[in-house]
Amino acid sequence: MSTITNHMPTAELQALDAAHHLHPFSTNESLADEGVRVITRAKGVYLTDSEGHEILDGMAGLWCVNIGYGRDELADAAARQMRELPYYNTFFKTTHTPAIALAAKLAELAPGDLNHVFFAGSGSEANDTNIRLVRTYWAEKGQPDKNIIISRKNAYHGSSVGSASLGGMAGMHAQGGIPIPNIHHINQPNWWAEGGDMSPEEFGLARARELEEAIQELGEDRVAAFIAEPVQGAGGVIIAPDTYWPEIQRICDKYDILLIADEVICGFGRTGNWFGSQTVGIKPHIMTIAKGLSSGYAPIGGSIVCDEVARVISATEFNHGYTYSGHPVAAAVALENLRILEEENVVDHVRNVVAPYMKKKWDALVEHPLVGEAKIAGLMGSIALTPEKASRAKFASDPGTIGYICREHCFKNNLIMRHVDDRLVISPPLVITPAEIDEMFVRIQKSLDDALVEINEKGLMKPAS
Ligand code: PXG
Repeated sequence: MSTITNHMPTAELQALDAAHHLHPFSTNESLADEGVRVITRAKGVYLTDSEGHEILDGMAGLWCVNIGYGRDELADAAARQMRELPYYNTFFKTTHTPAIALAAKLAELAPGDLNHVFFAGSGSEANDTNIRLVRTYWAEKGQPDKNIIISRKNAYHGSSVGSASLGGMAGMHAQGGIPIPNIHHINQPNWWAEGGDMSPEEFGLARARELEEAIQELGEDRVAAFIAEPVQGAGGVIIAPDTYWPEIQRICDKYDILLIADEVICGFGRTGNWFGSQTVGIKPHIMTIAKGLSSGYAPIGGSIVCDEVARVISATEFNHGYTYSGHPVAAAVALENLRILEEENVVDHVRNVVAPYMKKKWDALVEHPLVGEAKIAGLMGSIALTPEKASRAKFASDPGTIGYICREHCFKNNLIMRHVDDRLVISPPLVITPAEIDEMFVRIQKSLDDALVEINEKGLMKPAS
């Protein structure tokens, strides 16, 4: 008998879920009271829930279903690989064809001399790999004390002990004894919230120069690497001012600091290029990948490493690896996903068709009374909600109150959009069509209008003093 219970009534599924399933990033007690939404199937950009609602997935799952749902080719690739070789490891002098082919394909797609791949099962695992990789790199070069990694507040790099330490999420650091030692966080380039009276350009430079100040303070011989998302995703789709990244690159070059681009969200077309590093014009030594690598159809991640880092690391035994490093089924699914992205010109579709189409509509959202700033890079966008545009004011209510109200109205209008405090973010599947974008904006507009009514009724349209 199948153990998949899609056929059960929603209330029974919710009760079982509440009894036995602990959800990530959730207050499980209140979730149990409210009842979770049960997703049963999906096709293209639409999800279907157990009540038969058709929901437009403006988040591509969790920023990952780049090619959209329901592609049989990936299911077939998985089934073929499971029959031929469902599992073997890549430890102990062994390899297999899916891992070889995927590593070679990634070396071809990745810019510059990023030619070597260390596989992991997720973005968190890959960033844990990166911590050990860069520290081992400098130790092998005779500089074991060059082991501090600089990251940014409000960055998201994963949920394991290492990757959450790299991340700059205050709520995560408040639980479970992290960050681990020798991780240092500088401020993020979020002009809307933190730019004060500076112009975006001045602010971008100032925030980049915090990296230089941190290196000078900690010591050039102590700092191993700087890690950052080309566009911060989970932090609220923060797009740095144009002056930021060239300055970051200059500083990393000047002080011999390895640059790690966390491409877990930005990679594989999201920003209109294969990698976000290309969009913001940086040359990383290491890129973290996951999510869009398999369009979320199978769990797989990894670190793509440049020639020099690979050369140094390869001279020693790197005591690190996961049972599922290069998992053959996940690798076969990822390869099929990359074939589709390439052959169907999905990255061009983003850059030349849907990103410009969406940008026009997204930018126009600033006309809405609730919206202060609307920013978008490729197909990842954010709006900052505000009660007073001119002063870029925050709301008087607790952070996230207004964002949550908006998010709930999106749900009611069968649209998935996420809120990060009082920002709303969007990241639809890359294969979305202009007609589907039109439909999405009908739902966005209605959700913002409905939310505004509720916010006004509750007297919440008030700036913080
Ligand atoms: N780096 C980045 C930039 C990410 O966005 C990870 C690493 C970790 O990947 P894994 O595969 O271990 O989850 C991520 C993941 C959200 C949200 O609420 C975002 C992520 C994960 C969970 C929730 O936006 N990004």
